[in-house]
Amino acid sequence: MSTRHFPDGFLWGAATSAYQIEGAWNEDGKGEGIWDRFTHRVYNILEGDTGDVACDHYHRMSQDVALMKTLGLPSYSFSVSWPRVLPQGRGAVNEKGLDFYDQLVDNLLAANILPKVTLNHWDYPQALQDAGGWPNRDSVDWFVEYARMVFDRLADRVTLWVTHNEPWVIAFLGYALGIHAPGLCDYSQAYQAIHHLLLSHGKTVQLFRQGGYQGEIGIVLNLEGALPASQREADQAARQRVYEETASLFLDPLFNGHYPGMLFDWIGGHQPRVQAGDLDLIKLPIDFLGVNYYRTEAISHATSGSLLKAEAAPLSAPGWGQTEMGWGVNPAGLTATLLDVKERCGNLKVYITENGCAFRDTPDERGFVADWGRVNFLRAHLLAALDAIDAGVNLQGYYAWSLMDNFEWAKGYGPRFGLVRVDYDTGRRIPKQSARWYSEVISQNGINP
Ligand code: GCO
Repeated sequence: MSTRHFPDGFLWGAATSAYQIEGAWNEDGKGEGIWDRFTHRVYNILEGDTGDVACDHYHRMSQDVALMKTLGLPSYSFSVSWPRVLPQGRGAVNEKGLDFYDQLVDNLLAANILPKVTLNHWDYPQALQDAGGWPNRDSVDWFVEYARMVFDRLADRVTLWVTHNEPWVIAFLGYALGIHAPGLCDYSQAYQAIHHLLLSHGKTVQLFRQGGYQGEIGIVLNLEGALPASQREADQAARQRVYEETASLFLDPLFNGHYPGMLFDWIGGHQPRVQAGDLDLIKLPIDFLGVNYYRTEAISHATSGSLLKAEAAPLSAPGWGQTEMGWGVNPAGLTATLLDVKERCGNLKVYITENGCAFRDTPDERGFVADWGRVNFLRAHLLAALDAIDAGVNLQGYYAWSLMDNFEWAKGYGPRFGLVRVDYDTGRRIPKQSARWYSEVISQNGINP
């Protein structure tokens, strides 16, 4: 069968985030982040893993960029650690921390790799958490000040910006379910955090335009597939609540300037305080929407299902099982998600900003992993992305998660998502079969079905 090609200029890359790879948690003037505090408290993370050293990327950055170059990556998506550049979250800048990102950007550009920078991939300064964190309305201005500082330093060379990565995860796993830092269990705080995350996004977009910075700015959402577990009315309604909490809670304010009515009726007293004019800022036009897609779930009604009274089970497509995370592999769910986004966002430009999987990798004696399971996963999802493009979705790029194995949040170092294996004892990087395969996809801008 002939190769299926992506549109000319399609942007290919791989992604990481600061806390998951950098390590050097207290070096060169870095301040404490909420993930430092959270992981240092025993029993929060499986096996007591922390990001203290992680992939030691802070010290191996130039070799890592050289590796990206050998893989032929046209773009690399990373995040800035807010407490590394502003140890107290605001005020005094840590020049050494900023220098690190400066050099990373310069190294990438010298290697002909386009940097894509996320301002907030979860490692929030502990000092700001102590002052109330995202539920405090002042957090909006704290974020905008931080964004201005980073733009002033990097926007002369970085042209692709993300404000927040997965605000749903920040708010619900961090403030409502206590699974992620800061580990709180309070839905009212979670919804207030959502509103301030979105408002700070809007104000940062405004700053970006008014400041005359050149390039594109957007936000990244985790949009997973969610289908009703049955035709039962209760399951359909539960599915609708889940959809509104994960998709409409963001797409409605970002694109239509209001919060989803049905969901807000349902959550009642947990609704956030919203001030006049907030929604006008939140819906300022963005240049792209970033979609992170990993899985699809079947949603059913459950009286024990917390605030939404809903329960999710993995929903794999026929012939596909689950990943090591227990996620249902469902490539067609990606096509469906992208089509839904097209309907709701006026066919705005979309990048798939994360997609990938953890499987139990078995290295041979040289450390090489023949991860054909990951190759099959990525191939199927890229074909699903092509189906979406054929159906008119304005999809212009794809970032594999992740460049290398790293710290998988509450699950520690167990699940490995990398195209490149990291030997955590020695720090050695060894490209897996999937890295070789992905390089080839990039070089031919297409895949063989
Ligand atoms: C995410 C996270 C990543 C995870 C990945 C796999 O944005 O969800 O960005 O940090 O590691 O999703 O769970």
